[in-house]
Amino acid sequence: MTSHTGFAAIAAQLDGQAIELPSWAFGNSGTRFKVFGSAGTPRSVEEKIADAATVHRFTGLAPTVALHIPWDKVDDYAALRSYAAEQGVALGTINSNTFQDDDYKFGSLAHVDPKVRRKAIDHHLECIDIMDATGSRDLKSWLADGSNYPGQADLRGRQDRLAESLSTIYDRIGEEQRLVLEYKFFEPAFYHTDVPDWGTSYAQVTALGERATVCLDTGHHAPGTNIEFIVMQLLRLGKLGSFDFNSRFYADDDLIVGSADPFQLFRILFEVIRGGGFGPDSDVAFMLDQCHNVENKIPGQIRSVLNVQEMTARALLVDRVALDAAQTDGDVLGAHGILMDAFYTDVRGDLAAWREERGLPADPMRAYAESDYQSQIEAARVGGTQLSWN
Ligand code: AOS
Ligand code: ZN
Ligand code: ZN
Repeated sequence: MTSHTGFAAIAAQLDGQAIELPSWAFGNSGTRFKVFGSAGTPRSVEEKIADAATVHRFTGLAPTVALHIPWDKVDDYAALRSYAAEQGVALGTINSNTFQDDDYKFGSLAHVDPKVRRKAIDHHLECIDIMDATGSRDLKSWLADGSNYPGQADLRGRQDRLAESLSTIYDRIGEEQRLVLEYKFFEPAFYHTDVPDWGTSYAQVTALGERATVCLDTGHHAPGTNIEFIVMQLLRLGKLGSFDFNSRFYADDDLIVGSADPFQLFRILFEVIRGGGFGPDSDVAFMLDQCHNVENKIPGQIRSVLNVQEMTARALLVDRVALDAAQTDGDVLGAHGILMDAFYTDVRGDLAAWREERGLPADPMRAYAESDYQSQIEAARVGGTQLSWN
């Protein structure tokens, strides 16, 4: 594989790649055993946005930041939007939260009690009002709804109520906005989950209409699931709205994307590219959904977006003409070899040069480590309350 000429041919396609950062990645996070605080952790939504903007300054890859309501609730969203613009980023997806209130013990949009459903619907409508002020396109909903014991809930009744609630929310989604429904196979419910898989999300959003799509969180599948097949299918059906990128070893681990299995990330991005989900004509949103429990958060996010860029470059390098010919010829190992050649191509040197040509640091991890941003925030952000991810 001639990585140099190969890279020159795909370099321009990397321009404009955008990966949205989650505001919650900058707060302290942990497990049910312990949340470790760290020096310099933001105490306000503005400080989270400033950190996200720093990731963008060092990488050129992260022009937007996703907010989570109510974690990022403020009085004046227009002012927050201006603040973000001053920092060099825009506000992105608004994430709803129907999992941290006592009323939601037995669910939210699928709850058996109409009062609880109404409360959850109203929360989503409030999120849409916020999107109007922030200029956000996407409302992303992940539901904790489900049950723990066989017989506890009427599975069909819950699915019907979910459809009705989603339709009420969808009625308020603006012409330029989208409702994105995220699925997850288990947790916090362990017996059944109301939106457990892509098929259920697809069925629900298809019933709503064109501006409702599916969010694929890479950590939300059973071990061994062929995620790139799901990517292919959702793109084929025109319903892949967004990604929540992260890595998993065991469950919904929310580790740095590309760290557990870079090859899986490569395979996913190859199907994204092949399916038309990458580039200026695509409206697939690429987001991170991660927590940094033991590592510094800003370099954790820098590493993440670089991993996505690196695997995107390798996936773009696949010789699709040769691959197509090998597939048509039934050349099993030839076809496999063509894919692996691209995967094994080291693009790090080329990407460093690509960055320098664009006025970015060749090595954003090192540039951040050598900058004084971390020491500045550690000195400045004393007093006040550090934010945790929730
Ligand atoms: C939960 O497991 C999901 O991944 C959601 O995307 C969730 O909203 C996000 O992790 C922030 O809580
Ligand atoms: Zn997610
Ligand atoms: Zn998750």
